[in-house]
Amino acid sequence: SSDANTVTLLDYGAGNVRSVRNAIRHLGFNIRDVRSPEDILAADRLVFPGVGAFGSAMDVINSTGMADALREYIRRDRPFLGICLGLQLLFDSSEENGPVSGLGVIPGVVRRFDSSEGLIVPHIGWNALQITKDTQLLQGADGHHVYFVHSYHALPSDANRDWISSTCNYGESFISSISMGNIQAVQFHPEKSGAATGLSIFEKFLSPNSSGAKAPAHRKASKLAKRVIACLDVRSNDNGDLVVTKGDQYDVRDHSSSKEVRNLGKPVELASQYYIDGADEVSFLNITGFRAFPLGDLPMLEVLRCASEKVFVPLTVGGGIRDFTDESGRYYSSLEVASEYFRSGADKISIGSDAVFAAEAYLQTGVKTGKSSLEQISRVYGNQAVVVSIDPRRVYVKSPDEVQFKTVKVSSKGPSGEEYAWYQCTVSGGRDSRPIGAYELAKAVEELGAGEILLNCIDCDGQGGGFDIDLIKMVSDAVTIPVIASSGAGAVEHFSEVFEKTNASAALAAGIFHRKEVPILAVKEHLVDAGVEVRML
Ligand code: 1PR
Repeated sequence: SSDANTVTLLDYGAGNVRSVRNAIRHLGFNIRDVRSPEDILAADRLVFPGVGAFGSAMDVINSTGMADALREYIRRDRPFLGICLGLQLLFDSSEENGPVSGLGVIPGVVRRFDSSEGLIVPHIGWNALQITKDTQLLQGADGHHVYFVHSYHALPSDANRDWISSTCNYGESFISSISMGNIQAVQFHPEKSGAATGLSIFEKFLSPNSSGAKAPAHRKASKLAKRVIACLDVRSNDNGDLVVTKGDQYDVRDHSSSKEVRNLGKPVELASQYYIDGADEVSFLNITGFRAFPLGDLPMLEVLRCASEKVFVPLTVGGGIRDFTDESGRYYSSLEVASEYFRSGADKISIGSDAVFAAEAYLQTGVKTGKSSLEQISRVYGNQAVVVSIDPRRVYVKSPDEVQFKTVKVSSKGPSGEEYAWYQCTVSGGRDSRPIGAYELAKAVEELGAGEILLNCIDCDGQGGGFDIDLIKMVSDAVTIPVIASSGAGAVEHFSEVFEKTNASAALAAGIFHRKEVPILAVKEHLVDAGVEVRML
């Protein structure tokens, strides 16, 4: 039965479309899932969120007969919204795992961004839409930041010019949306692009007569914005409640005699508040994940489920992603753990300890086994979905020859006048030090398939004295994947400093937001004044 409030969703099972489901439900619509090609042809409105790799997506939709049904649905000019890979699949072919043929609806090819000249790939974050064609869907969105996460992009050409409704610039101009009659597709993620711009675009597709939420007048965006991320370290307190906590150099127990785990609030409430306040992303770190088994930790999964119903910007979750055998002897692969996190609403997962072991093994043998958590998860979900969290500690040395690891000349000398330092990686939340530096780790995990690096620094964590610029500069100059600067933010100036002095793509903070010392808006206003482009609500 057709119903004005029902949307048909083509989820071919290759990955996480929970965010899209949440956005549709949030806007008051019901979802009917496509089970057969006939369901596509019977749809009143079809949403097609592409996930996974181009080649495997085409394999699935070809072998199930969905590809032919999609071509026919589009030929009939029925209401269609493709998202991300759902845009790319409309083109003739893609270089990803190929060349591989696509649906062939739009002439043109899909290529990888070229990182050879230092361009950071994947393209992750909030970039500016340049509208080239008047459409109801993108009305009012010209010059707005929307959220992208991809390594491949469709190229504009004379043959597809009539289809293009907006472009975006990243190294070169690429197609950020197409529109022809009732056929629309976007490369960005409206379901992750906030309320005013993202959900409003979604709403215009779902109820064409609505004008969507009124987008506020704001500065015109011109390029990829630097991101401001709020981080929630989550663990159980001594009463067994899951709380947001915050350490001093990773020590989360109060220094008073009670020694209780510091409790700074409830995870879902804080995450929702930060979203409303303008956080570009929210990260949850299950900080005792190395000890407890996360799939046994159902409350954390519940936190993700609830947060993803309210938070329409990207969510990352980390802690405990590794292979595991539980007490009953049941073995869980890290891929199963990650899949459960994705199913519960995570857009990205973050790996700490297990990535250190994988990098050490890789550097020792020079062989990529393909078996590490990092490699497996990145192969199935794409590297843009895999963050590696690095927890290094500064080790001062008199001269670079003292160690086999990459050192930096430090901006302030060590306790015995040392002029150099290397940054030693740790596992298990800083408890154990490993024979590998942050620089070596970052380069190794990039090769193993990490899509982003979350760069903490135990010395600076919770100190409010600013980010470790020496460390962040060293690592962000060494890799071509995005680096998130973390640990030490205490004032708005620390954010402009890290963006001015390093190649970081994002800056993350915890304590100053939890203690309400500095609002997210104040950070962003300061960055705008300092000439750093950020997404404004
Ligand atoms: O090793 O894969 O199980 O992952 C564990 C994850 O938990 C890692 O990402 C690790 O960084 C994190 N973690 C473990 N123990 C702690 C702890 O604090 N005791 N938290 C911990 C790390 C660090 C930051 C923090 C910033 C900003 N939290 O993310 O939010 O330093 O803080 P600030 O702005 O207050 O200075 P695995």
